[in-house]
Amino acid sequence: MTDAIRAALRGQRIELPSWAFGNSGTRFKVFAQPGVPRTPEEKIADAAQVHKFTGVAPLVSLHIPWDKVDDYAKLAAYAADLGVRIGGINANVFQDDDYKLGSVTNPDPRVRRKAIDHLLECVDIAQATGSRDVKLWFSDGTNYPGQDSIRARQDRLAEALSTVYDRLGENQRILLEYKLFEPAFYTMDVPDWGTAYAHCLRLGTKAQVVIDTGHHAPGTNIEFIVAFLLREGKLGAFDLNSRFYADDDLMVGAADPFQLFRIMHEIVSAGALDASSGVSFMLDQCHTIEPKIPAQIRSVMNVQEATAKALLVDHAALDAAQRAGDVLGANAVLMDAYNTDVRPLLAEVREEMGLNPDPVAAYARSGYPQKIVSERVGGKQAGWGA
Ligand code: RM4
Ligand code: MN
Repeated sequence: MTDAIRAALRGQRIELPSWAFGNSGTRFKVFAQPGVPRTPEEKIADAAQVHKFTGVAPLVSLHIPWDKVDDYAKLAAYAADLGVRIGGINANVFQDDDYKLGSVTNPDPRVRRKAIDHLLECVDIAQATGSRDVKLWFSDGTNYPGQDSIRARQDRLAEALSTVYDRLGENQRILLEYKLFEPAFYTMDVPDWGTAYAHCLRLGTKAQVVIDTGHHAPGTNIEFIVAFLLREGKLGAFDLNSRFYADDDLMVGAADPFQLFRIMHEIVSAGALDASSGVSFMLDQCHTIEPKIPAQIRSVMNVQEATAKALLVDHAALDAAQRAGDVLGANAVLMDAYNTDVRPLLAEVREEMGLNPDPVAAYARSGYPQKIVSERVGGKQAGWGA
């Protein structure tokens, strides 16, 4: 039993966002931090540190154009040299003046064409980096009732998605992400999982839904969405982070570790933890006031803790209690697992992997934090360009 749990924890894979290593902030202020990467290569180098100390984060997601380079195959080779791989390619059709009224759903066909061309470019980049996933998030929507036709925008979205779908290679897929509100405040064109699911269903098997945990209304039962999409074979990936209010992009598991456990329980119950399930566990976070590399390490550890607790659920006991209609007994099985301190187990698993049992402390002692501050002088620090 514990051997299987340990093996599952050793085999877990978490994907890191390149943008987490750059400067970020709110719409009020972006705070620069010393030692922040200036190039995609430096972001990948920082991500490789997170993998070095956790052993379970070998993939780095890119964001185009933030991570634009001339030679993507070379960038992939650079990542491989550092022991990591390029993960999903995230499109960006939200930071151009042309997109004020939307990108792929813009009423102007010229702007729609421009946005679609960028999405196709992302498919090509994914082919060059050997990435399976092309991740699409649209800031498209409207701010005022009557501003545009809700239905026509859905038609334009469907058309754009099918153009991108047709460009996908054999082993590639579109990951479609939804968000309740922001930057559009009246309607978003992909506001929820139902909309994303319906579009993905029409597109075909190579289109799946992304659940960004921060993109829901307060009180939304995210684990229900997880269970439903898994059952339909339509859960492609997570963008993990946590929220107190809106799209806070705080460290996953910081605001509500119990919710993260409930999500991971659905994953484990459905046998979807293993990479072969096709579900990607990405982080989508911004570290605006905390140091970035340790924050990513902490985030990975938070996911590991929730996963270990989910793996500890006694499924035979849970099943028996559920069949017997034992409400309190079934709930107690889950709570027993959740209330277990799994930190000693994870420390042991790390030692089995040849890692330091305390990744945060090991990173702090490694000399890397001082090295990047002294070496990364001059140049332009990476940021999200807002
Ligand atoms: C969006 C969305 C995307 C992310 C950008 C930076 O809100 O969550 O996944 O790539 O932010
Ligand atoms: Mn996201």
